[in-house]
Order: sequence, then C-alpha cells, then structure tokens
Amino acid sequence: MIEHEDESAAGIEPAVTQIEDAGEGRRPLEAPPGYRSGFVALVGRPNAGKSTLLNRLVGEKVAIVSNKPQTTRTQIRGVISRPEGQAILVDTPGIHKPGYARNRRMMQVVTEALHSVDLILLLVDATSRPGAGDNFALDLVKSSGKPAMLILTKVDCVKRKTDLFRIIESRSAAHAFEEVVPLSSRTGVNVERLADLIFERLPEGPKYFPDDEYTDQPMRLLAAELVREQILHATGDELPYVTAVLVERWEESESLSKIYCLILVERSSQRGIIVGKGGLQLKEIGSKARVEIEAILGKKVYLQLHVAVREHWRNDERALDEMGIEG
Ligand SMILES: Nc1nc2c(ncn2[C@@H]2O[C@H](COP(=O)(O)OP(=O)(O)OP(=O)(O)O)[C@@H](O)[C@H]2O)c(=O)[nH]1
Ligand SMILES: [Mg+2]
Repeated sequence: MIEHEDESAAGIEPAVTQIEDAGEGRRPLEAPPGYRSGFVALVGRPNAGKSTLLNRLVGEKVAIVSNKPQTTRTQIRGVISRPEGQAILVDTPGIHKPGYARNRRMMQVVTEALHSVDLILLLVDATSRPGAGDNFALDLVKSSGKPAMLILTKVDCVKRKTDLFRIIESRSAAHAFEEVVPLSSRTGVNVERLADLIFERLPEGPKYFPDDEYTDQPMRLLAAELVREQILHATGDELPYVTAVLVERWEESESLSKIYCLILVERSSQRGIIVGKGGLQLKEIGSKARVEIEAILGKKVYLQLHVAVREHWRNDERALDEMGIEG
C-alpha cells in the first residue's frame, strides 16, 4: 500500500535503527589495546560532493558520482583503516524535502544515519549560494545533537582567497561546529587533514571490518550503481529521477562473471533516450560500466542490459527493496 505523500519537513520522523551492528554475524576481530573506531555521517544538500569525498577518503570507488542532484539513494558505507583505528564513513542521499515514496525513504536514510553516528560531517559546496536547503540541512544536524564538522567542498573552484574567507566566516557562524575544514576532493587539498581530525575524535571501540575491506556494499548493488552512474553521465536532466537499475541474475565461473541487469524507466519515451539510435547509447553505457566492474572484480565481465518500462517504480515498495533503498 502506498502511504499518503508528505511534502513537509515535519513528515521526516527519525526512525532510529542500528548501524552500529556492522559486526553482526561476524566474529569479533582482533584489535590492539586502545583501538579507536566510530561512525561518521556525510550529509548535505544534493550535489555537495559527499560521495566524491567518501571515495577520496577511502581511496577506492565506493559510491557513484554525477553532476546531477540526488545521485545517491541509499546509505553507503566506506571504511578508512589505520593501525590505530577505523573510521566508518556513511554516505547519505542529498538532503531534500521528500515527495515520492523513494524520496521519503532517502530522507529516512539521512535521519537514521544522523542519529546513529559518533560524528557528522555537514558538507556545503563552497561555490553554492546559501538557500533554504542549507537551513533545512543545518536544522537536521542541530536536532541530532551530535558533534559536527563543517566541510566546505570544491574550494578548487573558488579562485580568490578573500572569497573563501568570507564564505568560511558566514557559513561557520550558523552552528558551534567542532571544526571547519575547507577542502577539495578533486585536488586532494586538506583531505588527509580531515582524516586526521576524524581519527582524533573517534572513541575507543572495536574493529568492525578486516583491514583490507573498504565497504560493506554487496557487489551486486555496486554493479547496479555503476550501470546507473553511466546512465546519469550519458543522458540529460530528464532521466536521473526516473531510472533504476536492478541486477536480475549473476552467474560466476572461474574466468568470467555474467551479470544481467534490468534498467527501469517510467515511460517508453525514456526507454528510447537510454537505448539511443540503433541501440548505440545502451551499448556505450554497457561497455563503460563493464570496464569499471571488471576493474573492481579483477576478472572478465559479460554485462547484459535490458531496459523495461515500469510506470510507478518510484512508488513501488518491492522494487525499492530490491534496489536496497531501505524503508
Ligand atoms: N571541482 C570540484 N568538483 C567536485 C568536487 N567534489 C565533487 N565535485 C563534483 O560535484 C558533483 C557532485 O558530486 P557528488 O559527489 O555526486 O555529490 P553528492 O553530494 O554525493 O550528490 P548526491 O548524491 O546527489 O546528494 C560531481 O560532478 C563531482 O565531480 C571538488 O572537490 N571539486
Ligand atoms: Mg552522492
């Protein structure tokens, strides 16, 4: 059953679930005395640069990135492991007011993340103008009562130092932030410094992941995301919100992974946009995604894409479950 849509901010109730249970079902891992660990949420408006920063901090591609807002739809975790501890970074969908069931779930993901972490990074695009969305994001951070750092992103795009100082001053006045860190995920400036600041604040805690494991995202979901990323890159503004990717079948053999993906759109005209003339665009999407998946799996991949029209998938709770968009 589809619930009544709630457009108001008041409709976003924090539904607290555990994410401290990363170790659930796993044997406790050996950690040296004084080991520190904790969960760190990356939140902010759509397009602020959360996923790009997550990838940069982790040093691997964990989350897909695009210049379209609302690229991230689920809670994606990436891990920084150091000899002295482990920071588990939680990427979240951009903060916006929910309309569709999918968007409502996306905002639930944000509020859950905020209430179950040790530290919040509020990301603000240094090149963006302050707007209502910023206040909305800030209110969520304030109401969580958690320690927060203000991260000003994309400073490589701010040409004048004086402009940067002005931005830092005006943005940091809004809340008692623990730290204010201007950085660029593109050039890497201040990214290591941020990692150091995060580790300084981690409480003593267990080792949640083996040192060589940098995400808990199932490969199935990551593969679907890598296909969606290529769709976002290949198509214009009309498609991001209406496209979903599901892995229907995955066959493993020693030398080859065969992956069969279903791409959902809402109308047949959108199907045409993705497929392109003579199927050329779909072929291009497939071959670029395949190269990325092969790099991660370290083996050959056969990737088959199929586009289907499913009119109401954004309100289809079952389809959302299959995509890992938690309810
Ligand atoms: N110049 C520059 N661009 C950046 C930087 N960080 C991110 N971007 C770009 O900003 C756009 C949005 O980046 P994402 O990481 O997808 O942003 P996000 O906050 O995860 O967005 P949502 O998932 O939609 O909420 C992409 O085009 C990135 O390449 C940066 O440090 N410098
Ligand atoms: Mg993102």
